[in-house]
Amino acid sequence: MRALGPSLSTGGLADPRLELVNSAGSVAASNNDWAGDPAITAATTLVGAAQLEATSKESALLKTVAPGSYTALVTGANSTTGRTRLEIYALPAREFHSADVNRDGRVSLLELTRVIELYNVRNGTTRTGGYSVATTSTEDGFSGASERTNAETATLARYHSADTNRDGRIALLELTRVIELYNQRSGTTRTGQYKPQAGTEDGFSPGN
Ligand SMILES: [Ca+2]
Ligand SMILES: [Ca+2]
Repeated sequence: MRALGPSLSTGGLADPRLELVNSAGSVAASNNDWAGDPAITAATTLVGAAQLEATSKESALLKTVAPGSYTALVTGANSTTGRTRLEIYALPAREFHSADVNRDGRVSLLELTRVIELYNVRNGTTRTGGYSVATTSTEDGFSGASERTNAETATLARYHSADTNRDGRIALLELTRVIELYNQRSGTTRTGQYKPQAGTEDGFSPGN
């Protein structure tokens, strides 16, 4: 959702600020200046809306919420007043790669580093790449399983997208595939962009 002001033709609020308030009155999410957030840019493309100026004072936020009643509250930051337009979009359901922790449709260096961390899990001195579904909160819902040996094939409740042969271990070939997604470029700029694609080893393909 986003609250526009500066981009309105006349009388727009110079600096809109947006809050999403839940039925208990708590702020579930808020934003003042959207600042060119890549996740917002990707979501804007997905819903087919016009992109905002990255340096504008417009506010936008992307939030997955539990079912319930919510109130969107738009105020003028820095005591600004004027008209606003509140826009709310429902993102189409899509599959995200397990590596894509912030679900922006791109594999960032930080996200790739997390997969390398799982790849580097060892049992004693032997690298196994063993992982399990996490029992505590982790960024991607998985955790390293150092008890796993290379002789074992684990049956997990769900598998990391990188684990294409579903044996509970991240192998070098599987890591290489994530690096391929990370290395996706648009022209000379690395974007790490990927999309769902049936029939590939991991159900995804590089590109947009
Ligand atoms: Ca990402
Ligand atoms: Ca594997």
